[in-house]
Amino acid sequence: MTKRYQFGNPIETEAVLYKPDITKGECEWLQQSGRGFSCHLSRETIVYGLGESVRGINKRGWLYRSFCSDEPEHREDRHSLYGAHNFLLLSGDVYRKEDTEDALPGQKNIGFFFDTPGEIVFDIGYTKSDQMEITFSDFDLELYVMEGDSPDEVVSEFRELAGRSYIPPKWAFGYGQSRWSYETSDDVRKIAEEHKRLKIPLDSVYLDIDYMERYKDFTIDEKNFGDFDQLVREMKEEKIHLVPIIDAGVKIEEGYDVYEEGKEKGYFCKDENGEDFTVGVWPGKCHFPDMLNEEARHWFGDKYHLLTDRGIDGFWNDMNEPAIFYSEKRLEKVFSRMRELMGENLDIDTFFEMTGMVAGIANHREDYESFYHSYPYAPGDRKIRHDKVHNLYGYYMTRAAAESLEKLSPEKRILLFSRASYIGMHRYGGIWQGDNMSWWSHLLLNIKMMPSLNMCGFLYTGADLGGFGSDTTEELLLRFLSFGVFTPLMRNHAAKGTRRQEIYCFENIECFRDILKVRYRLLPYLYSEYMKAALRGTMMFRPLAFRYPGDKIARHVEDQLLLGEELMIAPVYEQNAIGRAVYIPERMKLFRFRGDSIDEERVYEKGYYFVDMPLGDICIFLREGHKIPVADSALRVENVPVEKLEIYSFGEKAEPYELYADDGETREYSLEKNIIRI
Ligand code: MIG
Repeated sequence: MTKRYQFGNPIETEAVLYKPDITKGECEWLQQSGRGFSCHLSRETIVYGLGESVRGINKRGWLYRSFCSDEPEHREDRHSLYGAHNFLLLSGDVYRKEDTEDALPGQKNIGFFFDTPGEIVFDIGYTKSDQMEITFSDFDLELYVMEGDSPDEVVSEFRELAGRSYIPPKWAFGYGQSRWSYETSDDVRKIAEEHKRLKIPLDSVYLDIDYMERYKDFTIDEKNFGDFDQLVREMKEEKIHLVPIIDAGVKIEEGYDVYEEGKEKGYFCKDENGEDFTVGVWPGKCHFPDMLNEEARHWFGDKYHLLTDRGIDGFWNDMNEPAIFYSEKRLEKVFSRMRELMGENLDIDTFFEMTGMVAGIANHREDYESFYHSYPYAPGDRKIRHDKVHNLYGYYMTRAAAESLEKLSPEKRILLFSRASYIGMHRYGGIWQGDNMSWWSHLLLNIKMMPSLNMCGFLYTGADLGGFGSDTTEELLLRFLSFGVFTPLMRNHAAKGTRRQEIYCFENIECFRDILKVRYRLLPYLYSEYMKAALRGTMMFRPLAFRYPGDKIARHVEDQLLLGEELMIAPVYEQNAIGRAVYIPERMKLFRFRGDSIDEERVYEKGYYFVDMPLGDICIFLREGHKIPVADSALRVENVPVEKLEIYSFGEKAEPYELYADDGETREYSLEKNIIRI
């Protein structure tokens, strides 16, 4: 049963689909104090949630700020990343307000969704280890409280409220190659050719900002991509999908139709004086389309047809926190102070003032406080200052695209994912996990993010495999991909200027090929698990604690995940590792995949073991009494021979497996029609 409370004058976000009647009075679990809430955390209570954030699956011990941020350094000292996912799940001895330390309330699972478009600070045992403090810039919110017998039950309740997760076309479960700096159509051809030559599977190639003419949305660079239509056709023949990026900022340029139209119709965000608000992003000076204004939103969304008309069937939306390189106001301030400092003998204070000032130009808080939206749910005249609704921008940009794409292509699904997000956006698109680095610690971070994101409804997700920033290594990429075998979005992506990280740039091609083969062999399973999670409102990836709540060790394992009802995975995330310690929470059988082969290895009883995991081996642990389907590998998703599946099981009486098989393309999803029990 979900309870809904209101505080202050909440601004509608459209995060949830259905709203239970308001419960009057106070919430029994949270102490209201000033502009926020607090609650006592007993030593054993685990706090899950917050989707895309730094640190562990258990969020205790840090302070998180829900404010969508263009944060290219996902270091553990950061407080925000790109998404704002204000869902928490407390599991353990959760106290009612009036409970005391010596009257243990007993095992509880309580979910909270704090629905407000502005900033929230979650101090989860950071200031005081046994205390959670949640503070709001504006104490105007809807609070949803869910109680369940298990964490899974709480999640399902929440997901029912929040609505069905986005479903991509099946081809989007294939391997994708991306890099910021594919600068010509021949660069793209080369990717396809090399993968073909080396027999490495590939379903998509991503186009970063380089394909546009001077970084203008919905344009194509005539010089370097003059044969765009031809390129799309050639790729289609190879069954490769091109997936272009779309940015939030619209370049200010006379004669550029998107700019001209937006200006004329008043569709851009405004400054204090009602003028179109100007910021610097990729193309230089830009305006932000007012994604919160329905008319502007539909206008922007309808522009995607310029690319779908040319055969494109997938997009990624970037910079929609929205990211701001600079505003003119900020630049002026900085430049004028710089001029003052120019002749000075800089000491420790002035030197750091200077470098800090420059480093702080981008994404400055004052800039977020100096522009306005026209939002139908804003009180009064619809006009609302950006920072008050900041966390909705990426959501509404992606919704703009999704709504228009559904009109343009009512039959066929289109791939769509975003960088910034708010809960609610999970119905319209997926997300990628932003600008990670080619660091081992980020591989672990990305593993830990999966269940947290799934709770919040984000199922179509994955990290930049190999790492986006800084130079990758062959070994790191191999391990990243070995984990990526399981994530719905499996994309190798890297920043301009970093070491090339397309598979063919490395020595050990065989090993890479082996890993990708396993992805395609597991596709019937992965796709089924995805579809069931989306259609039933469950999680594809779960922490071990969800299934083994009474097992003290399992409760605290954060580097292994459950996948569906059947599997446990334990990815390697350390350099030079030959394997790793794995906690087996119940009898399980190890299946070792290597390219086209599968070794059914030993059965493990509950306990800790060291399991060998040489590069290129993919290990999965199957629970007793379960089975999974495995296909032959293929070079494209559509060529995976789904009619001829092998079944691998563990135990005499394995439960039937629910295989979900549809055409992977149309928008008619039905569990009844498409599930086959095998
Ligand atoms: O500030 O388009 O996260 O994936 O390659 C960088 C260039 C802008 C950030 C995205 C990244 C993309 C890059 N973009």
